[in-house]
Amino acid sequence: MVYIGIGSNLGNRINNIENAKYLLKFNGINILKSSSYYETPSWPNQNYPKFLNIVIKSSTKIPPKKLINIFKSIEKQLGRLRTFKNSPRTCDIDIISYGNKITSKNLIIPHRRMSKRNFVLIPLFEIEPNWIHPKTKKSIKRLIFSLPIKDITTIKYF
Ligand code: PH2
Ligand code: MG
Ligand code: MG
Repeated sequence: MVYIGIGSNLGNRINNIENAKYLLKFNGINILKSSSYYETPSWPNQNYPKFLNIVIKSSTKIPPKKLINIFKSIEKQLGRLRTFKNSPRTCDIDIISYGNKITSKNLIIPHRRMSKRNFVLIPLFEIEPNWIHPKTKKSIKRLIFSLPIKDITTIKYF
């Protein structure tokens, strides 16, 4: 299974995420499950607009590098401009994990910062409560309990 994170903090965030899902399907990436929407402050600069994030589950067999290229083209179609690191964006699509695959070179799988991010862990828990980190073997529950309490109590979902 492949878990994919989608985030938006610019423009009509729900439309952006729904359009991203549509374009993923259009590109042959099936969606088996989709989490609720979660709203969190922009990390690390809380002065930027708040993000909406979701996590989806797919059984696509498209290899990671090719998936990333599809994600980039969708981000571009949705008007994403690459200006500076962590700048606000209409749409960001990331591979969270890809089966039990572990890579560490150009493309790091599982996603490098996922274990510390409430906006990845909590939606992932919603759709896959038994998920286990392929590298550290920590359960999703344990990862969530390791977050600062504030990250768990302030996340909004709808
Ligand atoms: N993505 C980032 C940087 N900061 N903050 C939130 N809340 N949600 C994100 O998806 C996010 C972020 C880099 O991709
Ligand atoms: Mg990202
Ligand atoms: Mg990205």
